[in-house]
Amino acid sequence: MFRVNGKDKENSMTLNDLKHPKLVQWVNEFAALTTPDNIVVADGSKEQYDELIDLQVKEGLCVRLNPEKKPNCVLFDSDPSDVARVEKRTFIASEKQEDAGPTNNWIDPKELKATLTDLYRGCMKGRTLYVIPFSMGPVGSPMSKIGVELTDSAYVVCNMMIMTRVGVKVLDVLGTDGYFVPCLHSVGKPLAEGETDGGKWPCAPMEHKYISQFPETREIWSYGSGYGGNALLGKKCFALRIASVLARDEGWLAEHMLILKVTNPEGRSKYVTGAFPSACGKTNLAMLIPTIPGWEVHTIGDDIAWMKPGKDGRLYAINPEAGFFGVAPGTSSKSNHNALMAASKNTIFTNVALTEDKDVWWEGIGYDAPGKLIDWNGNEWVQDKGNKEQKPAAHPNSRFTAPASQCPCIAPEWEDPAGVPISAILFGGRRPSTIPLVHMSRNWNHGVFLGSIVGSEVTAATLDVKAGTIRRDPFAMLPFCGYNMGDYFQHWIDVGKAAPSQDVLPKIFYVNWFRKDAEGHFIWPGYGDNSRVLKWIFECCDGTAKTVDTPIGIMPTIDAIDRPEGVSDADMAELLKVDVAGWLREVEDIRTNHYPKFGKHLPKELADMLDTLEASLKAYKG
Ligand code: TSX
Ligand code: MN
Repeated sequence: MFRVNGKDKENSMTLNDLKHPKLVQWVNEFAALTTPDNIVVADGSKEQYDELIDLQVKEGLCVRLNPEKKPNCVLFDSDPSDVARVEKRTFIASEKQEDAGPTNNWIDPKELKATLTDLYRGCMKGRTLYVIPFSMGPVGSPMSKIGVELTDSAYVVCNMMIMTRVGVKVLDVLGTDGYFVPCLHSVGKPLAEGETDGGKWPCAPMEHKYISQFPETREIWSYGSGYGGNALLGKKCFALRIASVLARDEGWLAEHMLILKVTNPEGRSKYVTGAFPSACGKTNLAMLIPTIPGWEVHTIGDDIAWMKPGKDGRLYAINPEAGFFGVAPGTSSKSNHNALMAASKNTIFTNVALTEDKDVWWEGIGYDAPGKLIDWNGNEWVQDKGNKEQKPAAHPNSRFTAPASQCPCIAPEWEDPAGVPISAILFGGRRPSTIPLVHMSRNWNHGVFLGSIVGSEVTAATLDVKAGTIRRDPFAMLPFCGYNMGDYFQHWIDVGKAAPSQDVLPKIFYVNWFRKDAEGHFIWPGYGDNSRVLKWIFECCDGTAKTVDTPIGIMPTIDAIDRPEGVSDADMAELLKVDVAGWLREVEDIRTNHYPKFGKHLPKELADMLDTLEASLKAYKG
């Protein structure tokens, strides 16, 4: 017997209902350390979800939105210090520092466990310890992996119930001795006798926050933050950092990629994955509405792809997640109608603004604020469009947590346990110059080279480095790789080598929607018109595309891509030119600022690729 929502509950699951002795022992040990008032197992039921939401509404931790506008939706405001992933407080605690590599924070695992054990001691006093059995990937798929998160946050439980598959069905697969990745989490705010949160988001100060991955023992220990990737441990911590280590050891790929399905007017479909650094519109691309007649795009996933070679040698991808944890600002009917629809019911909003009629609003939602708002800090906010200094009503990293099944363009096969065969892999970044609209790699290793140089140009708004600098984010995995990034490049090369033939491997492309003209205007309209680039990519996979060989790779001929309205011949020429001088600067930047970071872990294939690129650029006669 234990208490939920102030009542004794007899129908909820307890530790006694768990049939996995090792799991029970592990929960008991963590409970003995953290001393919660009670223990509840997340069973995955709608009743339990509703109960946990009601509990948090009563505690003033969230408000229920207007059921006429946003049925079964709530809004949480986080603590102003707990609004995003904290990369400075994220650690890869491998036995050897070299195995974490030059781009990860490292602490000796023994030392880190000692520090965290001290922080965990008594940290759940006055709270409930929730046991969340979850599956990353469709329950029972041979590509899926099971985790169990222990947390003292009901917010985490509810978000995990949307973002992953949770509950009894997962315990059934786990059986009495199945393997699971153990994931520990606490908000790090014990309650004194009789104390409550008083409607305030609980978390610990920055210097006590730790987002820790132990790659050798495949454990996750998180402390001090309740937000997103710091706390929903199935996502970045498991499905990327720990899974990248599993993937290296088991010969597959755990990637920070969207998965989409593109269908031509004949009804033939191909599947495409894509990695982009933040602020490139990855979720928008995953849910794009094509502007070319007869073409369709459907979504499999918007953030993470697990790709594994099938018996035929092709890479098959699953989306390990079950929901979207999307950035709200900028999401409008124009930029991403499908995401808005997905988040129109049964959704958790975090740090967006509240309207007087209890709907949500954010910057870039596509219409002016309807009257007086409550901003994400809980203060009254009246839009003042004349005031460029006005603080936003929604935090720039505010989020919606929405079930993927509610997305109007979700592909019917998005939960296929066998995954979908991948024909093309896209890389991209925000590059106002140099990088063309699209080019295809010559072969797999050249594609790995393109992934390794991914990055976005830093804008004047980013103060720590000078404008025009390229911030490299190889494979968009820099904050998410659980081991040495140089070894990760090598693993990509090894996956290519292991294929029965190069022909079964996906073709690899670099796309850039963000080219600007001399006046600083975007040349390419982007959004739905990106379907025109997807069409050329589709044709490349069929071997029917019009192409031209260049020093940087295989490019569309000037007439190969269906042209949107407003894009002139000259625009198209600019979008598809080989900027020899720009690329030589690119080579120089990679050679001096990027590749040296990886030292002896940089695969020779990539160093050679850079030399070859430089030589062919210098020999190019246009
Ligand atoms: O998501 C974007 N995509 C991919 C869409 C499938 N964005 C938004 C990026 C921030 C998250 C884009 N922004 C894209 C794009 O393709 N392109 C641009 C740049 C751009 C912005 C505005 C216009 C054209 C290009 N035009 C007008 O506003 C009229
Ligand atoms: Mn992401």
